[in-house]
This record gives sequence, structure tokens and C-alpha cells, in this order.
Amino acid sequence: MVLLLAATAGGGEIRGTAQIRAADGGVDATLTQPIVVYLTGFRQPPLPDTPIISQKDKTFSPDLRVVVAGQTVQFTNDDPWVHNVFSTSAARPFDLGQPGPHETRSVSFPTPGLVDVFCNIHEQMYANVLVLPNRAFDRVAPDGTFVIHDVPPGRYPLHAWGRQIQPFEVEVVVAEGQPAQVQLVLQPRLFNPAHLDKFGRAYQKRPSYTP
Ligand SMILES: [Cu+2]
Repeated sequence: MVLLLAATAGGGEIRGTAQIRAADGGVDATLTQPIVVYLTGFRQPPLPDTPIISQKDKTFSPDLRVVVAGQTVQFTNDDPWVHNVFSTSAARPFDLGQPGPHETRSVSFPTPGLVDVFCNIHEQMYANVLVLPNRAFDRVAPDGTFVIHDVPPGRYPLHAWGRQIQPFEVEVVVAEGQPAQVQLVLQPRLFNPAHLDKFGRAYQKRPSYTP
């Protein structure tokens, strides 16, 4: 399927809506989960900021950061006990050791891809860093709308990603002209947070740590 989208000269704009197919065959009226809509097929420099993911109350907060390849994320321990931060994802495997209270450690993300982030001490801790090749992305708002600004005219895959939707891709052609609407209907999937520890084993009970 190819969607023909009109765009303004020198920087196109894609305006759209995303809905999730409900179990009864209709669509959910409001989005209660994070959905990111983004383009691939071209590279742009990273954004200038350095996002933070805090470890607080044995939770990664926020549990999703979207960055452009080349950006760095700071992981800050805001709990009074030790955490770990690690990933075994192909796009960016890393292990930050055991940062103590108030310690911050940084990770750069040079390669586009989805990075699962866990704590080797607290099995319930889970976050994602979604590393994109360019700045042409948006988070779908709770009312289902999104806008992608400043798109160079061209033909690109448009993707939608969320933990509870099936991966979605459609080709879009951004051309000279006026902004246009695109409507996405996404299919749900069951999200399973089960994962292994950094050694590839089931999590062990660690009586010496705060559970
Ligand atoms: Cu932890």
C-alpha cells in the first residue's frame, strides 16, 4: 500500500490519526498506551538534549525514551539502594554495573533500533529506548492524533510502534503541496514483560538486596 501525502516545500508535514483495533472489531476511542509514529529511510543529526531515565521506587521513569541515533541517555539512581541497568538488545548491549544512590551513568545510542532496558537486581524494572535514524517522529496523543514536521520530500516507510500493538509499516510519499491526513488502524498484541537476567538466566532470589 502506498499513501500519497502532500507536503509543503522544503519541509513536509504528515498529520494523522492512529487507532487500535478493539476485540469486538471496532476501534478504541482513546489511547492509553504510548505509541510512537516515525519515518525511516533517511538520517538526521541527533537532538541536542540528554534525556534522563530515573530509577525511582524500583521503577524506570519514564519507561520509554525516544532518541535519535547519536544521543546519550543519563540513567540516575534516585532510590536509597543499589540498582543495575543493562541491555542485551542487539542495537545497544550495555551494563552500567551497580550505581548507588544519587549516582548517574550515561549510555550513548549510536545505532537505530529498539533497546530493552532492565535491572539485574529488580526483575520488575523495565524500560525501552527507541533509537530512531532521524527527527521525523511523534508520539500519538491520547486523542489519537499525531503530526510529523519538517519531512524532506521523498518516499519513506512510516512505522508505528508500541508495546501492545503489532509492528506496523506503510510506505508514504511526501511531495510538494499541502499537509495531508493519514489514518492508521493498528492491531493489538499481548505484551509479555518476562525476560532473563543479564547472564541469560532466570532471575534468582537475592536476600542480600532490597527485594
Ligand atoms: Cu533495580
